[in-house]
Amino acid sequence: MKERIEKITEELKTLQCKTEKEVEEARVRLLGKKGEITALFDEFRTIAPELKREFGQKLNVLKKDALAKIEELKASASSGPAAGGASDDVTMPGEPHQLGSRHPVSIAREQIVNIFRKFGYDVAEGPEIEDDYHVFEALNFPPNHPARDMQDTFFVSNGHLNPLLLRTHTSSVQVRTMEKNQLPIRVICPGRVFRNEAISARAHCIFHQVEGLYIDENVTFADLKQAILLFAREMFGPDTQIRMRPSYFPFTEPSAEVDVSCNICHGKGCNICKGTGWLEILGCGMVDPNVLEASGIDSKKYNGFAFGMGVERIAMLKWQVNDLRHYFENDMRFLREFSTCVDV
Ligand code: 2NM
Repeated sequence: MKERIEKITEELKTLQCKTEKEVEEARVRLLGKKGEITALFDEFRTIAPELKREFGQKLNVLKKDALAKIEELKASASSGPAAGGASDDVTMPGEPHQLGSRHPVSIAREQIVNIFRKFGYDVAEGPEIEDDYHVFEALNFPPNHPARDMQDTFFVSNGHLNPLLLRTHTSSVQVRTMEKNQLPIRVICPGRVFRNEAISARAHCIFHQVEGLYIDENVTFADLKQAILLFAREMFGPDTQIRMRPSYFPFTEPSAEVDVSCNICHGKGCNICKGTGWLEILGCGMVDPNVLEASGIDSKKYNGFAFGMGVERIAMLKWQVNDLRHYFENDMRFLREFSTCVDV
């Protein structure tokens, strides 16, 4: 009897079950009506009285251990992580955390800013709540310009002379840079801007801009063209072509809108470029002398160029995002598409 008790005790130590069915089979084999431990209890009745004390104790311990073991196996077979293995294996690797990835608008903004940093531009930021002076007045907007209307701009206070408002472009940061009067200026201004617009696939009331400003002596339109061409090739690939169309902005004269050759069809015409072979990426021009003078820069000695682009738009063109609203929905299937984008 002693050997059989020891044998079952040993067996209990290493007993493993993969399924609840196996646990039940083990229970029946050991503790069922015809089980091995039950049989030992039957035999116990027939042994010599002087041995009863010793074996009684041993048998009770054995039965208690067997019941505990069966309970433990039951728990790990039904709910254990490895459904059928050891449940408390502290050497198992942990559950990995799902790492997030950068938002495409952040990636695009960083790429744009880094390209101009490579060209020697400084980065400047400024307040999102601005005054009329820095957003419109100093930038040569006439008093009756539509952008100054309630329809287009979010006003914070309607102070009569110089109301506070949410900036509609980051040019206000460049005005603040020019006011400091440390020339020459090479600065890039990324930031959030606000326009009172109906939300659609192509427009949102909050979006991101990067604007650039270069002021020195003898800056020409050719310098502007070259800066934009180099930027476009860094951003969209070395084969990219640009073209400029005349345009109008209050703060630049002359002004232009810039297109890049379509990076999908390479000029052949597709539905991304609407058959034209070209995609509009930014606006630019030579800074109007009125703008320089308003910030105390001598427009006879200095001149310069400026440009501005929408980050959401650049990211849409670079990665074929067909609806602006994808940027705000936080659908993981969309966001994960950018998890392998690397910075330039
Ligand atoms: C654009 C287009 C053309 C611009 C002008 C200035 C400043 F402050 F120097 F006058 N900053 N940015 C500018 C010029 C912005 O965005 C489409």
